[in-house]
Amino acid sequence: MSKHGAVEQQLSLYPPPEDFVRRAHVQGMNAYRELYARAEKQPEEFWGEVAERELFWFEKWRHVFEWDPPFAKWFTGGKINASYNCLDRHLATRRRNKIAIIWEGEPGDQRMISYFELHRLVCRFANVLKSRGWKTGDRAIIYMPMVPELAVAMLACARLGITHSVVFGGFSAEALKARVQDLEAGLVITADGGWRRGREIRLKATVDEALAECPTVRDVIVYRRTGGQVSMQEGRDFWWHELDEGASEVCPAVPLDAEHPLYVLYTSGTTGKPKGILHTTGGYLTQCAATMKWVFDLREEDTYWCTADIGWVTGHSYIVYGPLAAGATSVVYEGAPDFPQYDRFWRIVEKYGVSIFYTSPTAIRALLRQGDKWPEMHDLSTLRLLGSVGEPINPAAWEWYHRVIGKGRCPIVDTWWQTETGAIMISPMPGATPLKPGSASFPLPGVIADVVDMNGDPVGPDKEGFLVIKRPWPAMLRTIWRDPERYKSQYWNRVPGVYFTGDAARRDSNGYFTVLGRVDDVMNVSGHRLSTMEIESALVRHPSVAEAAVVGRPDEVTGQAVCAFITLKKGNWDHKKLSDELRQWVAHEIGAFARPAEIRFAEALPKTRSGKIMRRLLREIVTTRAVTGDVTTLEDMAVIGRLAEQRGEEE
Ligand code: 7RM
Repeated sequence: MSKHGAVEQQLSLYPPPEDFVRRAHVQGMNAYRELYARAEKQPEEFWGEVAERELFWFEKWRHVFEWDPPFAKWFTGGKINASYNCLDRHLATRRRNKIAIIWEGEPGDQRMISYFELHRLVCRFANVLKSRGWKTGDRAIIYMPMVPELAVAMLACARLGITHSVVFGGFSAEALKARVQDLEAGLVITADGGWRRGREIRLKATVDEALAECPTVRDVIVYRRTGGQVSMQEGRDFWWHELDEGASEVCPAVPLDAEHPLYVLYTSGTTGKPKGILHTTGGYLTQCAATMKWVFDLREEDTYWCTADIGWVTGHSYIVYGPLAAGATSVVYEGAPDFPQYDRFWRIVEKYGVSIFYTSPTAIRALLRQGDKWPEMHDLSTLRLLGSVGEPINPAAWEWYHRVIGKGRCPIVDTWWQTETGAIMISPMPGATPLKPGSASFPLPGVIADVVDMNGDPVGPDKEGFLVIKRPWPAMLRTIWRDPERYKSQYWNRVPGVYFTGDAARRDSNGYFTVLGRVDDVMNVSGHRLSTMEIESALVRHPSVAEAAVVGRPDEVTGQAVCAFITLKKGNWDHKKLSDELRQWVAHEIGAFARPAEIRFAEALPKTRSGKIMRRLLREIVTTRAVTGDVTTLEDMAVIGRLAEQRGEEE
């Protein structure tokens, strides 16, 4: 960026609107700085107070945290239950009859579920699980559409101490199988299907395919959503509504250790094998609940809507556990943002009077492209706060979001965090932080973040480096499921003594953090984390493929798009046909969202002398369009080859 540009950006900070500040939980930068300093100087007292204030504990902890690097424990000795905190606790208050979930299905069906009613549904289903013999320490895979029963299933598991792993409904049978196997789950909770752009996604059929090789699974419980055809395997498969018939509505929550595993969520790493990120109970819930106030400035009367899928961490922390622990009224929508038209989001905002709206830059860019007429069709005046998550938001999209959706009145919280961090880490506080478009601004209280070089030395203002976290935080991952060595090497051994996020960042002279993107082989497509290795391994499983190299290509809407370079085994291949087939293949092996946008066939892939594929070079080719179109001829390959050699020398 030019010097001039940098100066201009500083000048165009957006201060929080005065009336927003007056009513906010955290009012003004000095209040933020005080909180931050307190948390930095006295972390135990600070987090102890937050945990006490935000949550109900059956028994108080003995230690706020114990740190045996790189393994942390929070609130040790404390007894708590996440389901109790999201439900029972509210029943003794005015929230008893408050709406917990406003649900809208894609076809337009609606449900309004009070805290009382949600508690009833969860207790019944927990009793179903109990009657089938499931108990504390068991593990369940949940593979469901975005219906309230997905949250019910999670909360019923949490109630009994069954560790759940929600698998996003867009994942294929192969991906589902890998997760069931890694978790050694005994129970699968699913549905016949769900609705997406008017079509049925047939989940149960996918489960059947996946379970062919999953000997640990004893029970499959199927919720009826679409009424579509399913086959039920005698003795293994049960209808939710049949088991639920006559189930008792009394089911006490089990007091669990604060460090009891709440859930495992699989996320892409730099290898072909996804990592099972383990989150526990007390610390996780503490930070989820705290950020509902600090970041979303949640008030009793808000209507809050996070558009993420519950299958991703954003849905876990900011649709289920955070909002419910904080007693929010939360909108849950089943389907696609562009169905039946591009105004679906704005229609929902108007219909339910949404006041806090949290979505992804991809969604914002996709809707921005359709023009202002769609939001202009609706009354968006109930909105008071906007949020963004999942990837860097480019200033142009930020400005549109601010002007066209927020009408210039609503602060935007650009929230940086990860599956691994469990809760929001770097974000504006909307009643305090002057906003800088494209920047997630400052670390939240208790988060000690820095931008460093490979040795862990701070790089200084405006310099690019690695984003690291220097102290354990309550919602941090505890380990990678059954792979503590990978946990150590992935996160704690890269830069000495600190947590390595895998992101590059820059901090300006005022301390604003701008997160630039991944430094490893992880891509971010539509806010979904994908591993280049995972897609490559899928491609080379296809009989025609000799080698594959996958890189992210910048994309105006999805942030990055999957671009695959392929060398083929000997044979007479029809490139056009094969390219369609390979894209379909990846959809089958991983899920439709991982389908390559582009496939290029090559004679050879550029490699270093030690034989490593130079993805960096391929990335350059797809980014700067040094080579365009199909790289199928020897001539084109010579270009890449020469480039590759030059770079190879440099390395
Ligand atoms: C919550 C979530 C994590 C990765 C992370 C970043 C990127 C997320 C932002 C962002 C820039 C942001 N979990 N990322 N939020 N980059 N600004 N506000 O997305 O595990 O799926 O992805 O997403 O690269 O490391 S995730």
